[in-house]
Amino acid sequence: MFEKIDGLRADFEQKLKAASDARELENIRIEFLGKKGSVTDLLKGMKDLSVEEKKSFGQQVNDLKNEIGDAIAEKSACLAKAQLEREINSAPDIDLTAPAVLDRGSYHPITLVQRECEQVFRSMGFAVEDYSEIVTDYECFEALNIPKHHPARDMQDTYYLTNGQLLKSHTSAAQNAIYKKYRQALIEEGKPIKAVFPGRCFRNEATDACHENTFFQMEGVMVDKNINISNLIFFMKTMLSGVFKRDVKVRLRPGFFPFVEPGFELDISCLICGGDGCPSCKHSGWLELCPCGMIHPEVLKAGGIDPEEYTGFAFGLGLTRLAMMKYGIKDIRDLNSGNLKSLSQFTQDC
Ligand code: FA5
Repeated sequence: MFEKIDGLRADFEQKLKAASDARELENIRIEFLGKKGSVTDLLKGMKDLSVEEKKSFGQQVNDLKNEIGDAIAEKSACLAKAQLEREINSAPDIDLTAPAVLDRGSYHPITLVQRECEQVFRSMGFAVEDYSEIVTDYECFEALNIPKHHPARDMQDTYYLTNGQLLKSHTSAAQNAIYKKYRQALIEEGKPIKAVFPGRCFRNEATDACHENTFFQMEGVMVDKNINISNLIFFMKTMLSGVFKRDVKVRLRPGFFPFVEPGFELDISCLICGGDGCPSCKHSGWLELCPCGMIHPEVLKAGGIDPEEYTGFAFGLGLTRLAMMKYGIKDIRDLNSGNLKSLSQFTQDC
């Protein structure tokens, strides 16, 4: 029995010496120390030994087990070191002083059209404002002449926070704050309010080729004495020719929004199908792009502006749809997809 221990040790030492990689080493470990391995087998013969012999034999088997475990760990470290050295020696030379080749990314198509619109409006004296994505019910609805239980709220169901605030369903939610910010300069210094405010909007929406639950709009307002519909039409036309840099067919039709009176829908002839009808324009040949109208007196009042003295126009440009039309993107969902392969076709480097 005892000579078996020495035999096993000699066998192990020979195999360990011959092992040249981690896989071979693992096979040796299983052969000797595995559940059905040779060392465990040794213990099976113990039942025929005396109590004294059992004690000594058990001790020696245990020592052998530890020896084998230590030897395997040591050899494993040696093999790993040798492997690393081999990899280092065979690696191609690296020039650490060479300039890094960086994948710099590119601007999203929506960012590009947003910037173009901002530039067009800046050139016409409009300020560009930023506003929170989380707003109050007052800002999003009440201040816009949409009281609680008004049916217009159904069109703009959105995501509510537990504290009663909500993710803004349209950029019009910033109107009240903009009027309050600029009314003093309007009243005391006679400076017209001229501002655009782009932003992300959210709606509880069933998505399709031209509807997303998260999309971008750019709101614009102008308030002064004697502002009328022809001013509104002028600015809309200038913006569209600035963005498309060519003539595009638009149509203006009546539209209802509680915060404008009169209200209009400005549609653009679908540039995907040339007006023949396709899924991107819900087969109508037209795409609703920029509702607009003369600001409702109640909305001006809520912003601290006297509607007897001042009038103004407001518009809510669908920036995401504008990007679709400008770049010929057939499905709005591609824009939020994060698919760099398709998005990078339309973008330019940062
Ligand atoms: C509004 O949001 C009004 N606040 C716009 C407005 C502002 C009217 C000022 C009058 C005065 P509407 O829900 O129609 O209106 O949205 C405006 C534009 O945003 C649409 O014409 C469209 O281009 C875009 N839009 C609306 N819903 C979605 C959607 N789910 N996905 C993508 N674009 C959308």
